[in-house]
Amino acid sequence: MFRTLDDLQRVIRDRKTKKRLVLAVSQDSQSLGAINDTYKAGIIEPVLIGSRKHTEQLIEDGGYDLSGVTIIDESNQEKAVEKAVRMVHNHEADILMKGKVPTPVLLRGVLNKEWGLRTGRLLSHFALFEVNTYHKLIAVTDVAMNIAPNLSDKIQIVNNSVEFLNKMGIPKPKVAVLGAIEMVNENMQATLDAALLSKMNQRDQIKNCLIDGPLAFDNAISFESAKHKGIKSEVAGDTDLLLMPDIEVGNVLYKSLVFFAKAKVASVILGAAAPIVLTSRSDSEESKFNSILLAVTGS
Ligand code: COD
Repeated sequence: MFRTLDDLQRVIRDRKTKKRLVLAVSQDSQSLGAINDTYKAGIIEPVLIGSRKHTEQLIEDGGYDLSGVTIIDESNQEKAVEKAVRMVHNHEADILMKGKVPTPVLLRGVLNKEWGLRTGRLLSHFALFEVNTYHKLIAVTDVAMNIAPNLSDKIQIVNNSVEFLNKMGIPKPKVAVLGAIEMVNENMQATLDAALLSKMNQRDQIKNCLIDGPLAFDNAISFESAKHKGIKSEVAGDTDLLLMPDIEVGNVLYKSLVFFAKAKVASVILGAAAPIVLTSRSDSEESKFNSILLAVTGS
């Protein structure tokens, strides 16, 4: 069981090969700081694509030691994204990382039909949190890519995350499907989807995990709350993965955990031809560092 994001280093410690990481729109000081630290630790071999002038200035300002690292000069952000995505598409890089570029611009590049990173699967965002008040790491999906997932999307989002958690060494993650309440209400689509996902899991249509829902947020993460409401569930209070009803709920929870609860977070996009480090601009350098570790874990 993982208690802290530092535990990710344990998983990748014994790996012999460095992963090739390409940063799209590289003039981003926090991304460069995280790359500097993972490069120095021998975890990655980076390539930086963006404005050479700005990138070199930020490297100097930050006191980073990235001499010898390839910088491809491209000031146009769409073109920088295309060049970075093509490198991964052509197997010249193992991991794509978002730099100083809006999320939809990067994602549109990733979804490009000719040179993108499509696999035929749904791509989804996966965030892993270390929260002081919870007894283990907790994953949250999807807070940044799929806007209003339907039942079919939610099945694929769960499968992407469960596969990743299995790879991290959690053989049967406990998945809580969130709603506003823990009862099925025919007027609340999230509760209907949750009940269907739970039944599909019981019938082995969704494998390698234990799903329960609908669960309200308090029941999902607190034994006491679940007990108080008389909920009998193997997931309640011991959740490994929270499935969000939509991007708004997910994004608000993400930011509440980071800003109010001072949680640490690492996040990646799953389901593409390679892991994608996609953190938001407000995320800290530490979060970008942990996200690189997470991507290396999954690659
Ligand atoms: N997985 C695989 N294919 C996808 C996915 C996905 N998650 N989403 C779209 N596609 C495919 C579609 O099947 C279609 O072929 C093509 O991509 C275009 O689909 P559209 O028309 O829905 O695509 P866009 O370009 O309008 O939107 C795709 C985005 C990922 C950009 C969009 O969903 C989006 O803006 N998501 C939210 C991103 C965001 O702002 N996050 C910030 C939160 S911090």
